Amino acid sequence: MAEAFAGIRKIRYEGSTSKNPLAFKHYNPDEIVEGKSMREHLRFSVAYWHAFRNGLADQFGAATRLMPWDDGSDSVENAIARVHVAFEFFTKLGVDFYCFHDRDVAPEGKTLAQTNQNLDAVVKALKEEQQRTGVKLLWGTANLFTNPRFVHGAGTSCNADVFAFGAAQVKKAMEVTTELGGAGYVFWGGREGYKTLLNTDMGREMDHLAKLLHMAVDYKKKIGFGGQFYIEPKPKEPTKHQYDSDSAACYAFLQHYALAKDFKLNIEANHATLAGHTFAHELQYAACTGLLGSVDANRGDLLLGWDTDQFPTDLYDTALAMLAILSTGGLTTGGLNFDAHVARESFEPVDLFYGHIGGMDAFARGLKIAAAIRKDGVLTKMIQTRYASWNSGVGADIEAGHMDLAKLEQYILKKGQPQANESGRVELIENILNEYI
Ligand code: XUL
Ligand code: CO
Repeated sequence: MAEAFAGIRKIRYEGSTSKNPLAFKHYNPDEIVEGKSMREHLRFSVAYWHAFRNGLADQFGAATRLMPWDDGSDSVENAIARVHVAFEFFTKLGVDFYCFHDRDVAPEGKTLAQTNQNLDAVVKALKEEQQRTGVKLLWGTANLFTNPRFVHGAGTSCNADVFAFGAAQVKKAMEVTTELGGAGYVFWGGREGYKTLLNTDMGREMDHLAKLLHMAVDYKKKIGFGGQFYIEPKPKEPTKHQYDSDSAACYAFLQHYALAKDFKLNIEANHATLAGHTFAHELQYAACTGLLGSVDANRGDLLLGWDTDQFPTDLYDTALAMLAILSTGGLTTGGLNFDAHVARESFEPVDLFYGHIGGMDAFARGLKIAAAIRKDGVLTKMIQTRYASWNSGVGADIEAGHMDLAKLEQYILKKGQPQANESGRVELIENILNEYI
């Protein structure tokens, strides 16, 4: 089979002095950081939908992307040909994982039965390519948002038949994820939200979404799928309000519907900023609640209010993200999935390499920066000192549950005024961070 990226060889690590744009300057897969190789820490993954299905059309203009390997048809043959291109890309780039939605890899047929047959044919090719190359599936998912049937949502649709169709699609997507040995399965609430409350029964919609997730948990046990389930928070787009709006909303939803033990979160950088949070905030919140599972690594544009899905290049973002990730002991089932596309202006095949190489190098640097900060312990020491009043005396008694309001009143009546506060040293800490970056 002719190569799709014929002029491009396997991307290698050449070190920070290299001027070769098709080489890693920082991502050195086998280099050990905090006792693990960079490859094991970062678990990079390519998103099939952006890398191989996104032609870069926008609301004002047609697709610009040159994909000479793609005949533009919706045939199964074209879908299988694309699988080979994808695995050529994964292996040349040197990532260990990829992710897909059912509809990214195989075309929809006239009936669900035909659609599932199409998917089976492509999954066979995916499995062969996984075995040939060793590239693995980080997670699978079902696209419950593109087809017009999902105009009112899937799990939250007002139309029970559409809920049933979505459920059937989830069932099949879970089966193929299992068949391909996927390490996880993602639920991003594509259109699980509303346009206007005036026509929406919010409580009923959320109950239905929870029902769908409970059915998936049951089916997971039934088929013996050993991967991790994730919910991916996003506050808006395509609907005005999405129910899984941020980590905290997801946590509340999972708790309320007794699903918290079965799910973790897949945190996406651009979704965090759309929710009015930083990427690190969302990661840290998930870490604190034991829900940090996987990451969709990208970047938004703070001047724009939509999901621009750019490749991550900001070292502050990647360093703070890696600090949060390392604080929980690192990624286990999850990975760093580049849910990112090249700019509409970057339409040549080689641009796909530049985007991913830049993202991988940015996270490799983020990892090294975070590890250096942790090794010196400077932030840890400052935080420990800041909370020292909780280590003994009244603080320790409160933490141990030995106090109540009356006892605390007695304590302060006796003491008079609290111990004086100390400076938070905000500027000093920001200066220290800059020294590492
Ligand atoms: C949409 C998004 C999705 C999910 C998977 O914003 O991030 O691609 O990652 O459905
Ligand atoms: Co995503």
